[in-house]
Amino acid sequence: MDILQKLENGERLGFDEGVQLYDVDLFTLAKYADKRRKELYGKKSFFNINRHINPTNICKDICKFCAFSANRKNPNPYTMSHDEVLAIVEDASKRGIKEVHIVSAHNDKARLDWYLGMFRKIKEQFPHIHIKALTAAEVNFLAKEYGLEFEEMIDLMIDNGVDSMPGGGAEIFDEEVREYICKGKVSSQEWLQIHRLWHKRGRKSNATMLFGHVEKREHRIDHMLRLRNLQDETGGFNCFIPLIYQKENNYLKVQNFVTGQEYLKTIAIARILLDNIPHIKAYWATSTLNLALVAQEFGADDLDGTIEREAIQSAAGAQSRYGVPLEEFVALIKDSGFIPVERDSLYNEIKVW
Ligand code: V47
Repeated sequence: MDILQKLENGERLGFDEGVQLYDVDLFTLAKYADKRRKELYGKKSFFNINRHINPTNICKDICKFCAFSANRKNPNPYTMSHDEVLAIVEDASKRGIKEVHIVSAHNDKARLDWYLGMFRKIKEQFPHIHIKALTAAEVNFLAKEYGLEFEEMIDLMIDNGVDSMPGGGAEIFDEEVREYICKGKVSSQEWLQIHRLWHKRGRKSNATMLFGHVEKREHRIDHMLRLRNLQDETGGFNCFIPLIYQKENNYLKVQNFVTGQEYLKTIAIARILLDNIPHIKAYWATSTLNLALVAQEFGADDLDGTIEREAIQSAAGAQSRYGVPLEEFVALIKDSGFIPVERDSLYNEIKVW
C-alpha cells in the first residue's frame, strides 16, 4: 500500500516506510504530524519551569561529540559540593521552579554517595521539587564502578529521592555509529534495559536522540523504532527529544549543521512513527528558540522549559547558557499562535498562561 494512504489511514509504519518518510515533502509530513498533535493537545504547548544543573564535568568516558567533559579542549574540571548544589536549588526555588534536571559526567573521583547524597539532600530540603536525574549512561557507569546490578542502582535512586530519569545517553543506538561516536559508553542494549527496569518500577523517563553528525537517516529510524518497541512493552516513556548535534569544541569533525528542514522532518516523523510516546519535545537549547517554535507546527508539543543554566550544549556552541526568562518564554509561545501550558514533570497541567 502507498505510504501516503497508510498515513491517511493512521496506520503504524515499519522501518522501510519510516525511511521513506524522509522522501515525503515537508508540508505533507507536517499535515499528518500536526493532525496527530491537534488530536492529542489542540493548540496547547507544554513547558516546565525548571533548572538544569550539571554538577561535575569530570568524565571517565570519551565521547567524540562532547564538549562539556573536561579534556584538552575544555580544560576546566569542576565538581560542585553538595552545598553548592543546594544553594543553586534554593535560589532557583525562589523563582518557582518545579523541577531540577541534574546531569553529570562519569566522575570516577566522586563517590557514589556524592551522587546519591545530593538527591537525598535536595529531596529533604525541597520535597515539592521533582528530581529528574541520572541518565542511563550515568546509571550504567555507577553500577559498574560500584559492582551493583542495575536493579540495585535503581533501588538506590528511588530510595534517595530521584523521581524520574532524563533521556540522555541514548545518542544513536546503531552499534556501528555508536562505536564511532562514543565507544565504551553505555551500550544500546544496556540503555534500553535500564529504562525497561526503571519503567517496571512504575517510574517514567524520557528518551533522546543525538543526530545531525555522522549518522544516516536509517539510523534515526532504527533508533526511534527501538524506542517504540520498548514503549509497547512498558509504556514508561513520557517524551522523545531529538537533539541537534552542536559542533564546536569537540572531536567529531562535522562541519555542517543539520538543516532546518531536516530537523522539522525529523520532528514530524517522530510524531508519526512514535504513535505510543505521548510527547515530542523541541529542545530549544539545540534547535534555537525560533526553530523550536516553528516545530510546534510540525508535531512538537513540548518545549522543555526555562532551563536557567545549561552547560552541555552551550559548551558545544549552543546559545542556551543562561536559559530564557519565564515571561519571554510564555510571550514567545503565545506570539507563535500556541497556548503555553505550564506542566509538571509528569505532564500534569499546572497553569494555562
Ligand atoms: O545524551 C552532548 C547531548 C545529552 C552534545 O530528558 C549534545 O527532558 C548536542 O539528556 N550537541 C544530555 N547535544 C542532555 C539530555 C537532555 C536534554 C534535554 C532534555 C532532556 C530530558 C534530556 O546531551 C547527551 C548528549 O546526547 N550532547 N554533547 C553536542 N555536542
